[in-house]
Amino acid sequence: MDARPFMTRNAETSVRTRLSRSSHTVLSRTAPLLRKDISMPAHPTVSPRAAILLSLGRSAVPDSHLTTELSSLVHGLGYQVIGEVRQRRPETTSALPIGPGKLEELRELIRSAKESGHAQITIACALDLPSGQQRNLEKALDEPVIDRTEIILRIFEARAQTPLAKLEVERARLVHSLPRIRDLEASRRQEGGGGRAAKGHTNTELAKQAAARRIAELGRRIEIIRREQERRMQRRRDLPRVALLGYTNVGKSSWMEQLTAKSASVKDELFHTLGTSIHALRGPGRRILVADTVGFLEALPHTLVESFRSTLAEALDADLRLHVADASNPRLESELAVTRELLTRVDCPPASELLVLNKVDKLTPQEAQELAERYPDALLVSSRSEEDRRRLIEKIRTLIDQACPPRSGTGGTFSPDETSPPEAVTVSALSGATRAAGSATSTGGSRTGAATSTASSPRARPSRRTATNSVEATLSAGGFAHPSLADRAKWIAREPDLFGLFL
Ligand SMILES: Nc1nc2c(ncn2[C@@H]2O[C@H](COP(=O)(O)OP(=O)(O)OP(=O)(O)O)[C@@H](O)[C@H]2O)c(=O)[nH]1
Ligand SMILES: [Mg+2]
Repeated sequence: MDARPFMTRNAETSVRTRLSRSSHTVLSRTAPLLRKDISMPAHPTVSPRAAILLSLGRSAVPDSHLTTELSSLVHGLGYQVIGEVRQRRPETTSALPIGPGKLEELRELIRSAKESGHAQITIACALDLPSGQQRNLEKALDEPVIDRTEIILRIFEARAQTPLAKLEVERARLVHSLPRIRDLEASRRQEGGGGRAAKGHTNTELAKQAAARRIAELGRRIEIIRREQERRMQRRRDLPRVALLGYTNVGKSSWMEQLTAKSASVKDELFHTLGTSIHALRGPGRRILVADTVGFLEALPHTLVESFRSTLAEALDADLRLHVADASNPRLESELAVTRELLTRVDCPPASELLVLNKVDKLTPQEAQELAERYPDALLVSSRSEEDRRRLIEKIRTLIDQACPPRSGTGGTFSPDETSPPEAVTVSALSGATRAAGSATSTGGSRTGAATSTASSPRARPSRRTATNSVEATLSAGGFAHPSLADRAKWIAREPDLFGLFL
């Protein structure tokens, strides 16, 4: 192994750019470490950005769907995928994750890519690598290597929009980087130097302590914002809520558009939606809120599950979950399982659930028939069909009435001209609120993926109110109880955008 400093100038600049200013401050206190001794992943900063996929099988055969997903994620980061190397059984204990033959194959691909004009090639690994193996592979190839967690973190960093989302991602990034802080003493030994800083601590220990302090500080700041969001969530609690949940890229946002008539960002890419948005269900009748949120992915990094928990908080607290899945995907079964597993990991409370098998327009009539027999309680739909939209809205209203029956005389319905109620709020991406204690009275139903009405008893809620009253309550709770403002509540009820300012 050569003893050159791991982090090149380009890489250091790139790491600094990616870290927020506050993280940068912490790390800049250990500037000499950053320059030389911390093993942070290097990143290409030059164009063209080319990537070679390294597919590692968890068993004898590499998981091809993981490679397909990886390719899509890497593409989403702006890389051009120029090749792939497969290793059937990754080495788990040796210095490198691949054998000498595959290493040579990778070198060959890199050589020819460089001859074709690619200045720097990144190796994108389908699975997570132990930090030692990652570092050794980088040294052996003289090119940066990024693993699955790193790729997903970068997507989240690139797409997180709100301050809270950014804090969540920064925390996940630091937690992921902690074990990657290179052992200073080892590298110093290679270079023939010592590795001790003040008070006998190694510089590695100091860097780890700085990162741990920053993680704790981020945790405190996130908690403060979460509490504020919890208060806001509490104010919306008197309305029945529906959440669109499911694997990424199955059509959740497409359905959000269809169900609420509000435009949602729809794109054929993984993790397109990273936040939670809430709008009212369209059509006359009882006012119901619908939430669209981040999609799930197999083998989601542990460091990001926490972020998911807070992002999903609003959706997890729903009275009815629409578990959306791609009916045309041959991996439907396993994607359903991934979603259920992740819901368990984020402590999702039991609630009514309807399985919505979407993209049925891509199936032949016979395939659709088979699927209907396999999932008798599911609704087979296409977000592109008006008829399916009407069917789904009707089903939602029925299930919501079962889960939380309307109380007489409490103004739960709207006249047709009031079908665009004043709920149009985008909850911060990758953020949300922890579920308010005692907020949901569940009946302990299972999440079977079928249309079950497990939340048979209504949630304990304050009495239902008209939209106008709700606006007044929100203004009041938000500290806007000035009489002249309260008097204008009725008008604001018809001006969703302005109302959004008060949420
Ligand atoms: N053929 C077909 N395509 C659909 C249908 N619904 C959605 N799509 C397409 O599927 C892709 C993903 O749709 P989105 O609504 O963004 O999916 P999502 O679940 O919100 O995705 P993420 O936000 O990335 O998790 C888009 O290209 C949609 O046009 C459908 O019923 N039929
Ligand atoms: Mg979406």
